[in-house]
Amino acid sequence: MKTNVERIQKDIEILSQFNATPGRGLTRFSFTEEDRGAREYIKSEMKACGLQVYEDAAGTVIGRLEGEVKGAPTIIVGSHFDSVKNGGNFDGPAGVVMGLEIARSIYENKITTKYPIEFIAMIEEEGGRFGSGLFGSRAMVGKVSREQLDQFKDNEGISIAEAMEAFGLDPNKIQEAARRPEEIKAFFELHIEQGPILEHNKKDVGIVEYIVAINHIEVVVKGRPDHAGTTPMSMRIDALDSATKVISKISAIAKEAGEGTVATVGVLDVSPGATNIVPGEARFTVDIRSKKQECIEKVVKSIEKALKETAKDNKITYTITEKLSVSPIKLDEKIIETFDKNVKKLGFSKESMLSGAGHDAMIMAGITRVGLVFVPSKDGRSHCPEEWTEYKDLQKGIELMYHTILDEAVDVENEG
Ligand code: HGY
Ligand code: MN
Ligand code: MN
Repeated sequence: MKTNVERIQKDIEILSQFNATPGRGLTRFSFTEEDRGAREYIKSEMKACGLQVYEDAAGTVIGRLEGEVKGAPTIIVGSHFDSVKNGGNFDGPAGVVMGLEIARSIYENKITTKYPIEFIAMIEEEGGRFGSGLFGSRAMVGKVSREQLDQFKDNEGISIAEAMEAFGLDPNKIQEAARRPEEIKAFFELHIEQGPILEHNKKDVGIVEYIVAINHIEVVVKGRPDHAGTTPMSMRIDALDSATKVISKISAIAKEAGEGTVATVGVLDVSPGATNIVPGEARFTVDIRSKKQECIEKVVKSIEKALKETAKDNKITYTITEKLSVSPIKLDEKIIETFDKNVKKLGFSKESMLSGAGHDAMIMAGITRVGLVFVPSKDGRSHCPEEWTEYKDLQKGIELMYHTILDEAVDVENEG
């Protein structure tokens, strides 16, 4: 039942061509022509191995293989196919290709399963275009409202709803993407580690036991735009000067929270944004992650305190908006046991891991049993053009998934 490393490589290479920034890493935002090209390739590969192909109301691509037991809950397998800006070829697609290769292997080996399996390619996991991460999985668990589709906009001011309509989707039907817990037996995702542990410890695969909590906040500091030459320093209300006073405290705030808490200011926009104008407004985002929810709350409180102090001394005003909040997740123990059994059967080495990266798996864990496997990232790099995974390493992860998903799809142990 060997999967095919040449096909795996071909999938990744073809998908990487649907890219808005060739030569500067991979940029594939949702509901764009790059999305369209990648989606059509995925759909054609799904059809070629006998799957019933459709898109849910959020735009996630689904290829369904019926099982012998009619009406049985389905196993869902896959990951996302959107990317960050100037990212790499493997973050997301590694898990989508895992699904394609397993679907082909089941088809070629004429395997029938007790339970249906849905192979998926999710959209807007990164939130790269609209700032609304984990969108495809949140829609699948019913957590995306019609209002949010108007609230979240891209850099051109186009809302998700407008982009969906332009793409041929009806935003008013978004709730139809929601699945009921009883419809799903388990969710399996394969992902690149995006860190250095597997490579450093020379392990074939990572079996994820926990995923950290994630919180995204957006801070807008408002000052007053003035002439950079004639406005005395004592009269200025410089939004950027105040924002940087707060930003410079954030790494110490994260360290102080402990438990491996991390915080990142990834976006800083200044307006009006001219050399000779005192900044009137500074907008920045903070990505905060921790094993413990209370550590995230501590970081947010400390950022608010720093903003309050700066506002008092510098006459600025500010707003804080929460854009994403996901609790820490423990993965399914029985699936971890099955992974361990198959790691031994396949003669692989494994590392039990905590995921510092967020994944659709953490959202799906809200309604079903979830298994998540990592494969090594070269030099631990990701979210950059240097992101790389050896195809033979990716194939090992796919082999492990193949055996485990078949156990689940024919398994009577996890019945009901
Ligand atoms: O941000 C993350 O952790 C993931 O790559 N979306
Ligand atoms: Mn990512
Ligand atoms: Mn990802």
